[in-house]
Order: sequence, then C-alpha cells, then structure tokens
Amino acid sequence: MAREKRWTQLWLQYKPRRDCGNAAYFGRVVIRGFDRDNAVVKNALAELQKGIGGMLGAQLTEEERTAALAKGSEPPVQMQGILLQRSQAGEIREEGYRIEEANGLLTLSAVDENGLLYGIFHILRVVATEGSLTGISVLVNPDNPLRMYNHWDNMDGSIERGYSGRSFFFEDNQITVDERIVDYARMAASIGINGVVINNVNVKNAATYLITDRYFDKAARLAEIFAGYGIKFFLSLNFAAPIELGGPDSADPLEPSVIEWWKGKMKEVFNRIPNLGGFLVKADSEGRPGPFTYGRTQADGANMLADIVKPYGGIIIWRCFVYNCTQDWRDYKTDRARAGYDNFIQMDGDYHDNVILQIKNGPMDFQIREPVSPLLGGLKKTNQMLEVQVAQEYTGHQIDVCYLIPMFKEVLDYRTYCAPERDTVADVISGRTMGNKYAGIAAVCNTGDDENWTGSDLAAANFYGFGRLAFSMSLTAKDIAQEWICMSFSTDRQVVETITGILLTSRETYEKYTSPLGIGWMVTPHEHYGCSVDGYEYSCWGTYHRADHLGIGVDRSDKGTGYAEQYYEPNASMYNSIDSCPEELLLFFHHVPYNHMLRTGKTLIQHIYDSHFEGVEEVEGMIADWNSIEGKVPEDTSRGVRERFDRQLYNAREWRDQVNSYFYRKSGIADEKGRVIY
Ligand code: GCV
Repeated sequence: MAREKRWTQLWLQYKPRRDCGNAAYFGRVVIRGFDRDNAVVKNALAELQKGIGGMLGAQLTEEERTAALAKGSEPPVQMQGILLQRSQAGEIREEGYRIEEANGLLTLSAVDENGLLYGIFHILRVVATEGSLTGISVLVNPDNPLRMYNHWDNMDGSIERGYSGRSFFFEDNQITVDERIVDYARMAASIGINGVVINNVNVKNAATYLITDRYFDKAARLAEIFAGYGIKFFLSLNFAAPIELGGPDSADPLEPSVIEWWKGKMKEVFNRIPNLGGFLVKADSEGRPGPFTYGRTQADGANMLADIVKPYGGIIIWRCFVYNCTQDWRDYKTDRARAGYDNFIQMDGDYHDNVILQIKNGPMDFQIREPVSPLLGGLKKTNQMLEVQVAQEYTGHQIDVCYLIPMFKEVLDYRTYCAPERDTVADVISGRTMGNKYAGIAAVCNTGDDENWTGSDLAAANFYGFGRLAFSMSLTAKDIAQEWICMSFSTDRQVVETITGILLTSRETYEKYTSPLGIGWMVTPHEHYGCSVDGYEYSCWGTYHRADHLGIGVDRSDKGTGYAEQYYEPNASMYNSIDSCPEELLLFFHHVPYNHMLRTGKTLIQHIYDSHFEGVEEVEGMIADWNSIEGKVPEDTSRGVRERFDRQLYNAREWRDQVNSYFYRKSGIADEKGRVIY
C-alpha cells in the first residue's frame, strides 16, 4: 500500500480567529537577550508569525535597534507590540516563562530558548481559543523535568500497538527525514514535550543497528530537527548489542570486555548524534535480553550503561516492566502484579544518579482500570518516571473513544504515603518528593502516518492532552479537552460542550462495557481489541480473572498473593480488606462471590449485567450527541468519527453480550430486570 503523504495540522491549523483585541500586539516585535540565529529562537519566531498570520492576519516587524544580544542595561521598551526577552533565573525557572501585558506591550520572558518557545505556544493558544491577551499575567514553569513521548515504531515501518497507519520515522529499514517530522516536532513542542524516543523498546533486527554507522547520519538529522524544537533525541537500546553487533560474545554488564565495547560504542554514538539525550532500555522482559541472563541485577545492567554515557551528559531510562511471562495458570502463588515491585525494590538506592526507572502506571499493563503501581513512591532513593500509554492498546484501539487524561490525573493525584507530605505520584515523578532532577513522565505515543495522525480524530485529544498535562499537572482534564477542541475544531459553544461531554465520560463508558471492577484482560489475546472472556485465562502471561461458578477475582490480599502488602499504610490495609477496598478495584484485589452486596445495594452479578447494558446505552448516547453537531465540525471529521462510532457500538454490544452470557452461565443467576442475555 502506498504511504499516505498528506497530513493535517491538528491543533496547529491556525485558521482565522476572532481578534478579541489580540492583533494589536503583533506588529512590532523586540527581541532581547536571545540569539536570533539560535535554531529554537528562529523556529519560535517562525511559529509566532505563522500563527498570528493565519489566525489574525497580522504581520510581525522585527525592531532592528534591539535585535542584538542584550547588554544588560537596555532601556525599557515603550511601544505597542511584543517584547521577547531573556531574564535571570528566579521565579522563572528552566524551560518556564512569564507573559504579561501592560500599556499595549505584551512581554514574554524566559531564561532559556525552550521557555521562549513554550511561551510563544502559550500566546498562540490564547489567540486560537479566542481568549484575550489584554492584562494577561501568567508565570508557568514546567512541573516535570522530562516530558517524553516513547514511540514503539519498528524499522520496517510497522508500529507495535499502533492504530493510525505506519511509522513516519521509519520505512523499509531506513530512517525517514521529511517535512512531516518537522510538523511532528512542532506539535510535540507546542504541548511541551522535550524528549522523544523514536524506536520500539523491543529492539530487534535492524533497530539494533541504530547505534552503528548504517544510521548515524539520518539519526543525527532527526536529532537536529528535534533540537530546533527543544526536544532531546533518544533511542531504545538492545542490551545484547555487543553480541549482535560483532563485539564480545556476552552482554554481561560486569564483564570487562563488554564494558570496553560499550565505552567505544557510546563514544562513537554521542560523537555522531550530538543531540542524543540517552537511551531507553527494556531488559529481561518478554524475551528481551538483560542482566538476569548473567546472574546480574537490574541495577548492574543500568549502572554499567549509565556510567558510560555520563561523560556525554546522557541518561539511561530503564523500564521496570519485568515479570514472568511463562506462568502456569494453575500456579496461584506467582502474581504478575507483584513482579515490578519484587524485582526492583531491593536495590532502591543502588541505581546511579543518571539512571531513571520508568514505571508503568499500574502493576499489570495499561488496563482500563488498575491500581497505581506500588513501586511508584515505593522506591524512596531512586529516580523514577511514570509511563502511561496514550496509544489505546487495551482501551479501544483508537476506534472506541477513550479520553485518557482523567485516568492519568487519577494516577498523578494518588497518595502513595511514601512521605509525610509531597507524597502523590505527581510529587514523586516530578522530583518534588526527593528533590531529584532526573524525573518526569513518558507516554507511549498514538501517532502514525494516517492523514489525521491518530486514526480517530478524537484520539488526538490524548496526543495533545498528555503533553499539556505533563507540563502542567494541575490542569484539569476538562480544561485540556476544551482547549484542544477550540484549537482543533471550533470555539462554537455547542461544539465545545458536546465534544467535552463525550470525552469526559468516555473512559467510564468503555470500562462499563468491557471488564468489570478492575479485573481487566478479557480481551482478544495478542490483538487486544474485542472481547474474549477466557482468552487469557489459561495462557502463560499471568493475566487471570479466576472466575468459577461461585465468584470472580484474584485474591491479592494477605491471604492470597500478598500483593496488597506492597503498599504503604493506609493503602495496604484499605486494599487488603474487601470492606474497605475501593469498589472499582474490587476484583483486582479479591475473589468475590457473585451474590456479594456492593455499596450501591446491588449484587456483584447484577452490577456486571447493569454496567454492561449501561455501557452500550451510553455509546448510543454519544453517537446522538456527535450527530447533533453535524455541520458544525469539518465534514471529514464528522464522517470519520461517525464511522468509528459505528464500530464502537458493534464492539460494545459484543462485549455486553459475551460478558453477560459468560457470567450468567457461570453463576446461573438471572438478570433481575429480565433483559436479553444469550
Ligand atoms: C512493546 C505489552 C504490550 C507489548 C509491549 C509491552 C511493553 O506487553 O502488549 O506490545 O511491547 O507491553 O510495554 O514492553
């Protein structure tokens, strides 16, 4: 199939907007203290011109007299226009900015180029959402030092868990460098992303060679494009590269010849790819090689690489997704949920300064509802980063609408009790708890080379929202949704309210018609779309619901696998007891009889029936809502989303019927309301 060469501009369309008094600030521009030839400054100014040109029909004129570098004693600027100035670090921190308007002068101050770029995107957001710049006074510092997108793109052009076409980074084992990469970098920068990993964490075949001469030139070119938008370039690394690339016949991290090989390799790589930020490593996980093969610890592996990249300012981001994927379903003792904690907690404090452990939000694998991983905050002396999945692997494949920002916020707001204060996940991963600088948040990205980037137009809300939330964790899911709708579609009130309503309820709706109360995994194996209640029940992946004729759920209390005990108090006790366990996670933590009475006054089995009927009704409601704004959103968006809704409705009905029939047959208990259950 021919590669799709056209692509939209998503929220950077810069279509005409109501002036709202904003055009007056965009005639004269004065730049102080920033090097006009710096790539980020150039790109920031070009973006400003493009944005205000498209939205307001305005034209910037740069003032010659102040275009040079600041001498530190410049006279105050008195004019109507915009002043872009470098300021001393203080209230404004690295990558942060302040925007103020007084007497017709709009001033954007930042301490570095990234701050300038983000400030300009802030101004463009105000214009695009038809807000007013008059009297504006905001100080914005990023909440997270690292804000990253991880792409699971393979070099043959496929994307692992990709639902929006093929890779725009790779094709036929070559790196692609084209205008689309520039647009991707603009979009990522516009939401505050400052790090991108371009290749899949499962590094195999050609991808192992990304750290060789075969790919250096093009990798460096990509890295340079990203650098122009303040984004560090990262690669996923194959831990067994020494063996596969003709080095020593071992990858033992403590073996001197292996260490020497990596030293030479890293010198070469950092030399050839100047904007390289470091590496992401999936080791000892799902068949990927790692230090366990040599009887070494995860820390041995991570530290060896970290020490070698340190002189180049590099970091090693080491994933904690390490578990036994060859489990026997009859084994009730092994619990996949325990694995991340069990594999990493003992070595807390042993990881070197430039290692960050990257931890998935839940202990299993991006299900629609999971408890927060106890490793987050469980580790008290180790740099940690949160990993979430914007790609909708288990949440509807970008066919079903599932706005994930509310879920991410829930995770960030979760109190771990790892410290008397500053103990939320947001505190831990941003470095506020430990005062560490290597910290942040990463998301598995949901983009591909589809014309609209994300398959469904509505899935772009997650692409947009993750970056905005990573930068400013106190933004609400609703604020982010509304901003994105105004920028992408229209500021029309009905459009904004309708789409906001759809997005904000979509996660609960998806949850209702799929797997109940935190149990997860009733998906078609491998593909992970569509219902298969027992699909993973007898396989080796550690993903069981343990349903029998009396009840369902996994006992992870102290009488079961003991997983609940991995949390600090009071969370451990809360989860441990069926009486205090949050009901939305009940089946994750407990094996519960079908006739167990929930706090809603419904039995468990009735809840399963009701929620599945409700889920389908809610999808029907969403479709009606979407149809009500027909004519107010672009025709291709209207049609494309409607077509996906049809598929979602089909999917929701399948789930409803399969889940309800399964549990009716298991339990023998009829639906109180006598609805059709096959
Ligand atoms: C990149 C899950 C996914 C895999 C993914 C893995 C991971 O198992 O299904 O596709 O591999 O997570 O996060 O490494």
